[in-house]
Amino acid sequence: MQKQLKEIRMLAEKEIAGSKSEQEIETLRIKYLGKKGCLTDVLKQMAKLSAEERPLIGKMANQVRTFIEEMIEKRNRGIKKITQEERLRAEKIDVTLPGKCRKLGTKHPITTVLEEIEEVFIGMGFNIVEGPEIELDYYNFEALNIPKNHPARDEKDTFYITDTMLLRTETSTVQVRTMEKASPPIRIISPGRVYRVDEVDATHSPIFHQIEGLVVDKNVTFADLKGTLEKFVEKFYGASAAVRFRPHYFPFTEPSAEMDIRCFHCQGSGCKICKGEGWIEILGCGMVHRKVFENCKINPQIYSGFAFALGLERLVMYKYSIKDIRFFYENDVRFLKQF
Ligand code: 2NL
Repeated sequence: MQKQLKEIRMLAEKEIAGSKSEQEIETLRIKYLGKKGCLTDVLKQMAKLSAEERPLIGKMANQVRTFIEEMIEKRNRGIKKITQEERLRAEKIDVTLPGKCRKLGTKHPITTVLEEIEEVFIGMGFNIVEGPEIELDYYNFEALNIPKNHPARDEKDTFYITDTMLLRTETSTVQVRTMEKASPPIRIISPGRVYRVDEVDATHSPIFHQIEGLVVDKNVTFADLKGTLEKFVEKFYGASAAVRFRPHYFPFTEPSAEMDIRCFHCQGSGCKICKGEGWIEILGCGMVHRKVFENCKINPQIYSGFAFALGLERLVMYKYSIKDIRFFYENDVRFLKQF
């Protein structure tokens, strides 16, 4: 039996030293020290031994067990160290390599100008409010005093989804929703996408952007409207800009007007850009119609207000001399990176 133990010790030493992974070692541990392992086999035969031999062999068997256990532990540590070194070598980073340069995009010119305009109105105490693009026909037309037979409601001009749902044609919808919920004073602008059935050409797109503004309070007059919009133009176009108001008609305002700015290209003498007019129309405005207030449960005996609407694309096209509205939506980087 002594010979057997010596053999086990020798074999185990050789096999463990030659093992290459923690898994392999575990298999060897089971082979030598496990319940059905070689060493257990030997110990099972101890009963056959004499009383003098038994403690000697027992001691020797224990020594072999300890020896194998230590071997296993040592080998395990060795393998761990090797795998770690291999990993470190594989994951080595060369911090001196040049970095990968990610090209940053730029803001879309529509966004840039929208933010500029928002800043001007925020400076005058306005809040920015947004709302849904899919709307009820009530908010888009009915509440705004646009009667059922009005040409603006024509199916040829509006994207209807159902009889009562549509894609909003203006962001007045947001103003109506705000008036329904909040009580005056109200000072808001509502920017956003609007939709109209239109043949695409250099100046028309079925999707475009609008900014509408609304002020409701006691004693708001047309003078406030003029003062606010003149100040806006001065901040946006500079001190040399001039404006004029022309009477107009809208169902939701009374009185109504369109506002022009003096042509920035010819300073009013007439050119191709202003089509010889000397002036360029930039927005529609007016005093909020009594009926619109009533629809929103605001008492027109107590409150008055003004509203205005401007198309963003046109303003941006003037600002950057962009000749075709389609450039805005094509997302061609050669166009976008110019701004
Ligand atoms: C245009 C000009 C305009 C408004 C929109 C408005 C909104 C409310 C009440 C009254 Cl909630 N008015 N918005 C005012 C004047 C003109 O649009 O050229 N539209 C096609």
